[in-house]
Amino acid sequence: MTDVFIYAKRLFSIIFISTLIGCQPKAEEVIFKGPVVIGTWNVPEATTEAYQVLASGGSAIDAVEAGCRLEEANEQGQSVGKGGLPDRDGQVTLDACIMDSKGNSGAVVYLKDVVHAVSVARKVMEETPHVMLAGAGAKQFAIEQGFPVENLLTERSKADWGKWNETSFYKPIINIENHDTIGMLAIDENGDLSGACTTSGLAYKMAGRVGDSPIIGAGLYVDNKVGAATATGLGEEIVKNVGSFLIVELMRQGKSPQEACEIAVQRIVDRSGDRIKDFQVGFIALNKKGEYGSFAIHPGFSITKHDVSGNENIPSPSYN
Ligand code: SD4
Repeated sequence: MTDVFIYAKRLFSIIFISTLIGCQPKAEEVIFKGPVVIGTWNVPEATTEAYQVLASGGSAIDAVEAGCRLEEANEQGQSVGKGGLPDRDGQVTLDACIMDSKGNSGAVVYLKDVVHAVSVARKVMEETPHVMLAGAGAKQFAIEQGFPVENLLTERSKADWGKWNETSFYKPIINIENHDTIGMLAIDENGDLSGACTTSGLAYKMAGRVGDSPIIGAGLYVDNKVGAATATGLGEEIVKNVGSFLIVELMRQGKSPQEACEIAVQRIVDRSGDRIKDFQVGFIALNKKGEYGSFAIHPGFSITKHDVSGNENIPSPSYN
């Protein structure tokens, strides 16, 4: 009798739980709205370049590489590629990384004399068993891959470094110094996500310093099931908080790209206290539906977005 009672009770529980599960609302369907590319700061030429790739049916990985290459070749931008401001010893050293929709990644750090760090990072991803190459090894690999070697220190950046050398006072200025580091995220017509990030890092940094931009999870993270995020600003703070990975994980938990960027900034604010007055951090994020968001600590940050409705530079909301 007792056995029958236990059996009946179990059966009832199973039926009850199954009914409950059946009543749960289904996870929201993914509504993909078509190719989108977003970039940090005001980079309309880069987003145009990337969007052209997407609009002609190209892949997200090709799009973000193309957009970043454009900024790397732009000598007027003093925080990416050619024309980047040097470290305190007068050396221009580049950091970059790239991630594709299959979860592959490649990065270069402390790369000298090669303009297209993002493309070298892609070669690391595609042609080597490694994720990251540094310094002389990265340069040697780039040469072996056929990348041209050239001096990246332009007359203008050399003159600025000379001026800085008069005092050698080191304090990165919010939004003013190094405001062009480019992080790009794209979703292509197949709904696949990729991202890339490239920079010459902080001007007048210590020789050997590496920031967040080439660090997977800090300066960039892509999970093709969920979304992608990239960062700009004071790399030390972004690394300490693994900012881009955090944003993608928040989106995995159901946050929108905007909410996820806001929470990640709040995390840095909470951990940094008063120090936030001295530095800027900005995040941008894109999810699987093509929705995007951005948030920064201080005003002055912006995002450039190109989708079917056009190319637009949008001021980012901020904590302050
Ligand atoms: C770095 N995050 O090397 C880069 C700098 C940057 O806008 O993004 N500036 O720390």
